[in-house]
Amino acid sequence: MAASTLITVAPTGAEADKAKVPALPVTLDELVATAKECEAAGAAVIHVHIRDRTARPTLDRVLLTDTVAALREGTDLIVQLSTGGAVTDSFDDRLAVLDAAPDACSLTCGTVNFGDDVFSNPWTFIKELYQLTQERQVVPEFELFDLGQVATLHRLLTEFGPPAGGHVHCDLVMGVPGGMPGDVATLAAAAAALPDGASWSATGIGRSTLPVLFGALGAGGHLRVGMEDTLSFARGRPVARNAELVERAAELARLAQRPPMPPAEAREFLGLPAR
Ligand code: KMH
Ligand code: ZN
Repeated sequence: MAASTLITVAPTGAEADKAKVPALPVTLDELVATAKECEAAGAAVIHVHIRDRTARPTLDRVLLTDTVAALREGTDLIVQLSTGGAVTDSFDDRLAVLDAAPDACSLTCGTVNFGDDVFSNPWTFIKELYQLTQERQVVPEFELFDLGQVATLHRLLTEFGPPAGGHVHCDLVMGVPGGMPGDVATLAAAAAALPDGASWSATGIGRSTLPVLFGALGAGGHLRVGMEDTLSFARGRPVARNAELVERAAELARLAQRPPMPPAEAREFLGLPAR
């Protein structure tokens, strides 16, 4: 079992509406301030979605490039850009995310129903994105919304070899309406099905946040938390700041005697060059 816990913060996502969730960081200044607070609280990785001037999700290349630069300038966090974007984003725009030259990116291993929408990730797109990460040396995090997507991950590694950095790190995204449920039995099954030597984190959407967090810590996994995944801190109590989710995860990791992994250690763990 890993001696420390890699904590990823996913502060914004593409779905929540700033008008209804004022605490959501959507401007570059808000994002950098959030990132600094989350780093101080124990995060090592930031999973980034950006918004435009009207707070709508965007994959604008200039904004993405500026965001990577600002996060690097203001923090030591590993900058992981989302290639999932919003369900409305085109495959071309999602591939072009790598032009912003992040440290890392998400790479979802299959199509999944996503509430009333569909998050589309056909095999042809997955393999093109994967090969691009290898060419550009951007470390992918394999996002798995369902058990069938683990089979696709095996296929990807068999056909195209190891990722940039050489280490396979996955994120189990649980509790999406349409994906695998966020419970401990499913978490154990998914973790057991991963490739040998892979590390993994898990995140539970909405109400599954805490069961998944406790399950992941107990099973030797790592943690992702943030307002992309949950907007409630407790029943009837909205999240006030992303950092309070990181603080809670870090506290529980310490109680589990697997304290938060500092960013420099996380870089080595994920196969990224030192900064
Ligand atoms: N916003 C979802 C449709 C990712 O970042 O790679 C996709 C998502 C996954 O959030
Ligand atoms: Zn995301």
